[in-house]
Amino acid sequence: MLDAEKGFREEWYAQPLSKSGPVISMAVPSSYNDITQDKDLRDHIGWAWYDRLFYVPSRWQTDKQRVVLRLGSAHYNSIIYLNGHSLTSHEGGHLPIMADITTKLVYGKENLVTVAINNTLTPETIPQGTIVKHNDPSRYPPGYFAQSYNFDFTNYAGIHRPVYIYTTPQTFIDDILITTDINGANGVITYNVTHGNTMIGPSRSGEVGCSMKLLDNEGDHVTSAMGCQGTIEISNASLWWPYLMSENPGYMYTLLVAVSDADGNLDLYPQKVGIRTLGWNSTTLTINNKPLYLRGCGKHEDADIRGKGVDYALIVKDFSLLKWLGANSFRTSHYPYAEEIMDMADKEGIMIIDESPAVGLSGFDEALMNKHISVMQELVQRDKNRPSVIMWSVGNEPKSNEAAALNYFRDVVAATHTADPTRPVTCVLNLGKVVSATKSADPSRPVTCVLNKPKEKEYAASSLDVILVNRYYSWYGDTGHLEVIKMQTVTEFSEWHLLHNKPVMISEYGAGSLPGYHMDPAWTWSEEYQAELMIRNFEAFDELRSKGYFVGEMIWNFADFSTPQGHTRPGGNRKGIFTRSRQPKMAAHVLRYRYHNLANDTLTNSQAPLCFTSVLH
Ligand code: BDP
Repeated sequence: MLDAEKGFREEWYAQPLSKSGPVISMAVPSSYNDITQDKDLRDHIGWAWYDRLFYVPSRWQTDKQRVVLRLGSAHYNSIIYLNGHSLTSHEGGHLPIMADITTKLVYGKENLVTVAINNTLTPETIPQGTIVKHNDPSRYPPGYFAQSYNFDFTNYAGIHRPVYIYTTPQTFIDDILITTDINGANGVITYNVTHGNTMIGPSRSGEVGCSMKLLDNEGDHVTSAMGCQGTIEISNASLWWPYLMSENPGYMYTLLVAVSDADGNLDLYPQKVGIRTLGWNSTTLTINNKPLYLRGCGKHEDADIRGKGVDYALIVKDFSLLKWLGANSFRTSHYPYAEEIMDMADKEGIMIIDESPAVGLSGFDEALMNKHISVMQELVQRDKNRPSVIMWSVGNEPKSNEAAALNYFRDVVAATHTADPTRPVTCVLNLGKVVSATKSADPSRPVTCVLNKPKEKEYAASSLDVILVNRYYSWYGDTGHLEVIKMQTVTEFSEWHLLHNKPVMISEYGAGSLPGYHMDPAWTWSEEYQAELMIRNFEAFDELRSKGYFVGEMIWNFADFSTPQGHTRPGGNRKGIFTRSRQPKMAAHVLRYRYHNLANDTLTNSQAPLCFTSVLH
């Protein structure tokens, strides 16, 4: 039986891992699962260990620099050691882990960072899973267990995003909160800069001052301001618009934030700012006071070999495909995506429904809710300044037919929304506990949760600002009967709106197809079936749009993706309109035609200019 605790008992972190036993080379960032030929590593459940020796110059100490270690994400539970000592730990993948390591480093020498990562999912984790133990000795070897979970994508594990060590002065910019508004032709930027101070050597606290310089997207000076909080008004501002809603989508200013103290410390941070407003009522979503219709897709961070590891070429390719499609949005189903992806969305004018990792939740108790609220706060904290983020999604397909979902979602949504983002506030929860809903909560964006339960017995929808529903007519039900799609979709979505008087949209629909498999008349798994299923859905969407409360459509899925082995998933989930290697199926062409038409855009195969800008780090 696997000795899960061995590494901790034997203190593997006290020295390079190679001294405790054999090690293999591993790529970072990447999932470890698909890198080698080893089936046990692919299917591993439990702890995995990483380490790395790195050199730190003594100049950093002489210059009294503050040093920070930052992992973009590691899945799922991580414990981090530095030079043999415990540094920090973090539960949950998909969100950053940071630690101040200034006083723990050995300057002018090599340092050792060790990360232990456990991918086990339980009813207490987000997302949840179950370890199934098989105790029948006639059928399973002793100690045999398997991991199951309530979602279909592979639970890839490892250090998925880049790991950085960076320095700041002792007095440093800790956080920046930006909100924007529009006043006639003017743009309004409200900022709030918080700063910190760490002491290396003697503590010298002087006065800390902030100054701002606003640059336009060409780097030219627009205006300046003093003070750590304030409002800047820009006449004739260029607004942040989504792709195909303006000639110049994704316009961003740079707010050059400077924080300095009497000791001569100066910290600078170039904060991107997209000026835009969002609005929503019972029928409509607006951006800059214009109604929005979301044309998009659900996605995954997923590719062969690297699994969920950040891959710059893939990011640029995916945005190129989104624009080729005429899409203006996607949902980060079913977890927060890499910051490099979010940066691209801001820059390209692609709107994001930013989703938490709470996929398929059930058993809505107090402990789970507190964890869920913390995850939402971490997510809002990370993405709050992004113009591309137009909605928070607290989860996907919870078992919201359980009665406890009513108060649970009311409180998770309220905590995500909590008023005044500049001050800490508290939010009294139904289960008798006061949870601090921090300054990171966000009242400026609508909050949703993606539903799939029948509306008659569903307890989350009443708390949401916009109702997102996943429906697979003629795939999981009435399979083969494409003719019922229009009727069933129109009936159902009209009823959701009638019941809750809120805008509604379809967040998933689609069919699996095997590229190159053709059948006419259409037959399940053929490219024709997938394409025709979409066309029948479009007829329903158009009718729903004409009623005035249907605010968007998102195909499931952008690309084929990896799933655990199973008899309903031939080589993974094949509902992609692109293959896993990002080649179009017939469905992609069909969707491209529709999306460009919806955007009133002329479809051309325009020749891109041969000038490149490096968009990622
Ligand atoms: C939906 C889930 C999504 C699945 C999809 C499917 O939200 O994660 O991949 O079904 O079955 O219910 O393809």
